[in-house]
Amino acid sequence: MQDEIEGVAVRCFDAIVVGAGLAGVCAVYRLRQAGVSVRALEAGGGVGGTWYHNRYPGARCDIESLDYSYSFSDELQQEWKWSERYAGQPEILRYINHVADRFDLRRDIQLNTWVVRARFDEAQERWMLFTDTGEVFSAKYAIMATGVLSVAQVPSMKGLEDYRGEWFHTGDWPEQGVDLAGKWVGVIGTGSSATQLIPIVAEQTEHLYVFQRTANYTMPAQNHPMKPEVEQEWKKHYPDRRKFAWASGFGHNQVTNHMSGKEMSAEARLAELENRWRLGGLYMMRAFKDILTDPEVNEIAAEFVREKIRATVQDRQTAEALCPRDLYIGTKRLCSGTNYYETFNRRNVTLVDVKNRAIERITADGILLEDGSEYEVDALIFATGFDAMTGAMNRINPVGRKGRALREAWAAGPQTYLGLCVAGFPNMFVITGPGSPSVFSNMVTSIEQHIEWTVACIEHMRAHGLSSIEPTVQAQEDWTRHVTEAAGKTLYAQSRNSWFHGANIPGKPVVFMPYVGGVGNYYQTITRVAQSGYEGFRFSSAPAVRNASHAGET
Ligand code: NA7
Repeated sequence: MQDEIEGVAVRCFDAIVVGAGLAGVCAVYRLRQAGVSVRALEAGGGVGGTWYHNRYPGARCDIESLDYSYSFSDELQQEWKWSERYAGQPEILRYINHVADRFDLRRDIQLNTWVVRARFDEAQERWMLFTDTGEVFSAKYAIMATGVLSVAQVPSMKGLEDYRGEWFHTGDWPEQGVDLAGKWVGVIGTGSSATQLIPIVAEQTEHLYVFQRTANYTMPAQNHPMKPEVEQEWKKHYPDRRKFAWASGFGHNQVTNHMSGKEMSAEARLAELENRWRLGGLYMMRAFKDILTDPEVNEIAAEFVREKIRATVQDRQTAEALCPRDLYIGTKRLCSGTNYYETFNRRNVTLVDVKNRAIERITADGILLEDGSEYEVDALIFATGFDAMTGAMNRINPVGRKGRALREAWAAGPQTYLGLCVAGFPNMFVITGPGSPSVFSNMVTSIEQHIEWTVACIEHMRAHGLSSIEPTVQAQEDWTRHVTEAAGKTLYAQSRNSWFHGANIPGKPVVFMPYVGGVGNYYQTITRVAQSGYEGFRFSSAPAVRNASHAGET
C-alpha cells in the first residue's frame, strides 16, 4: 500500500464514513462496536448533517420525535426526553450531539473536512479519499452517509449577482441566525421548508412576499408539548414500538387505515379524513390504503384539504391560489406546518403567483416577473429544495473499477442493488441511497437498517477472509427494474414533476428514485439476501493488504 500520495501521508482506517449526520453518527457507533477502525469525515463544523445545516426558523421534523430517534441503545431511548410531539431543529441537533458525547464518538469524527473525491484502488482493493484539507485517507470500506437532502439547490436565476440585499437558502442557514425584523422579505418556494418558515418569518418582517410556483398540500402538524402519559407509554413498550416500525410500511408507528376509500361510505370517509386532519402531518397519507394508487380516492382526500384551505383563508382569490390543482396529494412530499394557511390572513403577507408569470430575473432591488411587475425586497429566502438523493454522491463522484466514475454509471439515473451498493464500486455502501425506502420512510429507521446490514456484511467478509464485495450487474438491473415497477403501481408514476424524480434539477434524468415497496418488506428482502450468503453480490477473496482489527488508525 502507498504510504504517501503526492507527498501527503496517507492515513489508513478499516472504514471511512463520509458524513456525520444521523447516519454517520450511527455508523461510527456500530462500526466501533464491531471492532472496525473508523474515521468519519464531516464537512460541517459540527455533527448533525441535515439538522446542522437546516437552521431556518421553524425547521422541524414531520415524524414524531419518539419515532424519529435511534433504537440502538435502550438506555438512550429511556433517558432522552423529547419536549414536543414533533421536535424542532435545535432539539434534534442537541440530541445528535448528546449521542456523540454519550457514546464518546467524537474522537472518531473529524469536522470541517470535506471529501472532495474518492477512487477505488483496484490493486490494493481499498478506497482512497481526498479532502479539501489536503489530507488523504485510505480505507477498506467507504460508508457513504452523505445524506439525501444535503445539497441545497439555488436555482440559476439571472441577476442574482447584482442583488443588493441579503439572500439565504433554507438548507444552508447561517449559524448565527438572520435578523429579518422590520424588513421586506421574499420567500421563493412553497415546499416543506417554506411552509414551516413562512408563519414564523411573517411575524418578524414588515412585509412578506411568498412566491409560489406550485401550490402543495400542507397539513397542520398538530404539534404540542410532549404529553407525559404518551412518553411513559412509549418508554414502557419501546422494543415493541421499534419492532412495529421496522416491519411497517413507512418505518414508524403511525396508524394506517387498511380500507380502500371506495369501500367506505361517504360519511365514514369524511370522518376518517377529519380524524387524519386532527392527527395532523403525514397521517393524512394513511387515510385509505389506496390513497396513493387510486386517482379517485386521492382526489377525495385532495378536495377535503382544498375545502380546509377555503375555510381558513379569508381572501377568496388567495384561497383558490393556495389550492393545489393537477397534483395528486402526496406525490410531491406532503407538507406539515403550523398556521401556514392562517398566515395568509395577515395584512403583511402577499401570495405572488409565479406559475403563470414566472420569475424573469433578480434585480438589484428584488424580483422581476415576466409580466413586468417588480417586488422590492431587503432580503430573499430561497426555500427551493435540494439536489435530492444523488446530489451529494455525484458531487464526490467516486471512481470505481476501471476508472469508471459514478456520474457516468448513473448518467441515465441512479442504479443500485438494494439501494445500498453499486456494481463496479466495491466495498462502497450508500446509506439510504436511491433504490431504498429512504425519503419514503422514517429516515432514522432506514438509516439503522442500512447500517446494521452494512456492519453485518463487513463482519461476514472478515469472518470469511473476503476482500471485496459488489453487486452483479444483473442483480442491480433487476433491482432497479423492481424499484421502477413498484413506483409504477402508484400515482407517483403519473406525477413526475417532483424531486422524488429529480425533476427539480435541470438536466437530471427524470427517474423515480426511492423504493416504495414498504420498509418492512424491504427489510425482509435485505435480510434474506444476507442470509442467503449475499445472493446477487460477488466477493473477491484476494488477500487483504492490511486489515486491522483494533480501534484507531491502522
Ligand atoms: P422542495 O420540497 O423541493 O420545495 C422547493 C420549492 O421551491 C417548491 O415549491 C418549488 O416549486 C420551489 N421552486 C424551486 N425552484 C423554483 C423557481 N426557480 N421558481 C419558483 N419556485 C421554485 O424543498 P423543501 O426544502 O421545501 O423540502 C425538501 C424536503 O426536505 C421535504 O420534502 C422534506 O422531506 C424535508 P415547484 O414545486 O418545483 O414548482
